[in-house]
This record gives sequence, C-alpha cells and structure tokens, in this order.
Amino acid sequence: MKQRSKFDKYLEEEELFLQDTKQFRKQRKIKSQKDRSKYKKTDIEKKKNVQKIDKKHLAKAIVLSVLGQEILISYNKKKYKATLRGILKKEKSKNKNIIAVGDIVNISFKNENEATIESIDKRFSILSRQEERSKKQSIIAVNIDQVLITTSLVKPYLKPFLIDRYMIAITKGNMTPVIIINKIDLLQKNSQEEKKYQNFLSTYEKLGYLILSISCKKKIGLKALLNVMKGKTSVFSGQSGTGKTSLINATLHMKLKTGEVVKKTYKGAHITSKAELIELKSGGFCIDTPGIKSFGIWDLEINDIKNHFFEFHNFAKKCKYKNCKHINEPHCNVIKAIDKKKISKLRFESYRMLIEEILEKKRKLYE
Ligand SMILES: Nc1nc2c(ncn2[C@@H]2O[C@H](COP(=O)(O)OP(=O)(O)O)[C@@H](O)[C@H]2O)c(=O)[nH]1
Ligand SMILES: [Mg+2]
Ligand SMILES: [Zn+2]
Repeated sequence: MKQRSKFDKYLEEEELFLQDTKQFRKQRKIKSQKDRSKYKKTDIEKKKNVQKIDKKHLAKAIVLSVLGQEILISYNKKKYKATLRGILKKEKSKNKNIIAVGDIVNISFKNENEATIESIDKRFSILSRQEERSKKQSIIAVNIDQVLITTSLVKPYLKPFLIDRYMIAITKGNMTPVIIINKIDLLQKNSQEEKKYQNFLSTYEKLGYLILSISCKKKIGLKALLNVMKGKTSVFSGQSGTGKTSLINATLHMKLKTGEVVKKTYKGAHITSKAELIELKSGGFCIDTPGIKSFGIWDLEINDIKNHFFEFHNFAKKCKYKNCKHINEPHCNVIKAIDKKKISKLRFESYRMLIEEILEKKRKLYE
C-alpha cells in the first residue's frame, strides 16, 4: 500500500477543516432563521467589533495550544481557532517551533470563531525540555512569568537540592521561581519531617524566596496561591505525585485527572500530553507539565551554582584560592562561615550536592 505523504495528510486536514467551516455556516443559517431578531443584533455588534479592530490595528491574542495544524488562541477571554498567515506557514516548515504555547500573536478575524495569525511577538522566556533520545531541545511553552516549583513533605519527601536546581534553571530562563510546599496535612507533629520543614522555611524565607504552604486536601493556602497566579502566566513544575494537577483542580475548579503514574511503554516515552494554557477567571494563565522532568537549561555549570548561592559570595572573597569550590580546599572561608553558623548548613548541603553532581559528570566524560 502506498504510504500517505505529509502533504496528503495536510490536504486531508485542510479539507476536514473546510468541511467544518461549511457545516458551521449551514448551522448558523438555520439558527438565524430560527431566531432572526436576536441573531441579527449580535451579528451586527460583532461585525462592528471586527471592523474596528481590523482598521486600527491588529488585536493581540495568546496561543493556548498547538496540536498539529490546529492552533487555539484566546482573545478577550474567548477562544478562537487560528491559522498562520501564508508567509508564516513557510517559516513553519523550516522551523518546527515557529509557534508555541504562550506566544503573543497579532491577529485579524475571519469570523466570530476563527482568526488569522499575522505575526508573532518576540518571546521573553522559553521553557524547553531536552528530548531524551536526540538530546534536542523542544519548546514546552514561552512567555512564562513564573514557575511554581511544586514539592511535598512526605509523599514524596522534601528535597532542597532539587528545589535549588529548579531555581537555577528557572532564573537562567528569565522566569521567577515560587516554592510550593503541598500536602502539609500529612505532617506529623514533632516528626523528623516537621523539623526539616521548619528548617527549610526559616532558611529559604530569610533568603527572600516566596514559599507557599498548602494542603489541597484540607483546602489550606489555596487563596494565597490563586493570588500569586493572578494576572501572570505560571507553570506548575516538580516531581510527579507532588500534587500539581490537584492544585490546578482545587484553585480553578477543574477536573483534570490526578494521581496518574505516567506509563512508560518504552524508554523516553513519558510525555503523554502536550502543554496547554488554562485561563484564569481572575486573569492570567497556568500550565500543568505532566512528565516533564527537565528544563532545557538543566545542564548546569559550576558558575551557575555559585551565582545562585548568593549568600556565600561575601565569604568566598576571602577564600585562599580564587577558584575555590568550597568543597575540600584548604583555607576555605565559606566552610569557616558554615562552622560559625553564618551560612545555613542546609543550603550548603544543597550546594555540595549540585557541585558534586557536576564533578561526577565531568569525571565520567574523561573516563
Ligand atoms: N494528603 C494529600 N494528598 C494530596 C494533596 N494534594 C494532592 N494529593 C494526592 O497526591 C496524589 C498525586 O496528585 P497529582 O495532583 O496527580 O500530582 P502530580 O503528579 O504532581 O500532578 C493524588 O493521589 C492526590 O490526591 C494534599 O494536599 N494532601
Ligand atoms: Mg499531574
Ligand atoms: Zn572556599
């Protein structure tokens, strides 16, 4: 059997789309005959609106999802199907990522449900992941304001070094990190976990990081979370099972599937669904990131880590060696500061784990 070419497939899709449009027009006609007066009025209003936008300037919309040829955008809290203007389509065949979730686009309207994307605004941040097989970067979403690093205390345990790792990648990607500690209902009084939690809070709050303690189950801290999300584009990111999907459901009254263990049918196939922007009633957007373990900027350099641990800087100036890594060098002033409790041991532990991870990688390269 002859295999269908990409072009055939595209034609088929285009045809389906046209059929859809025809069907839509037919339905509209029937509807208008049924309810003439009401329809006419809204139609005129809409037309006026369209013309006004068309003449003066293009309208700015945001891309909610990109699935093959189908692009969904939001303008004035209403969803439109969108297609790329011909010239952009050509670009698309050259560059797979010409349009991404979160792109701000300039549109003209075709009708009350469809729009044409005339141009795409410059992106201020890019969230990408590395394909496990090809090691290529693929874009998850763009123009993200903040990443909500979702963690839990018991199931799974809190891992400060993982939080620092996320924070480094997020800051490098021009986004702001917010730390969410979910499932605080599971915390038992006077337990090891509680001590760890208190220590984490006092250390990281002192450094100026925003931390939200939440329980989805007991509905604690949800309003604060909603406030932080208001008017911004946020991505929920973090280990699987920490409650990202539950948090979206609880704050936005949605019913996305939770508790799913991502099935691995073969290695590297852990992405089961594509990123999609969810619009908040109070303004802003958020994204769940199922199965996304890594950011594109996941590969850290020693200097990225050093920069992130900014409270070490003043002490590091007095280390004997200029390139001191503050691990086991003699006359290290950072280690002295830890002994004198001027630097938190918890942060230093996190620092050491990240540095050792890099050193380990480098060692393997030379083996
Ligand atoms: N005890 C408790 N369980 C929670 C809480 N939030 C979520 N869970 C549970 O944790 C599991 C994983 O949640 P899910 O939202 O799917 O996590 P995700 O993998 O990060 O999206 C589910 O069984 C949830 O019911 C919470 O605040 N407290
Ligand atoms: Mg989930
Ligand atoms: Zn040092």
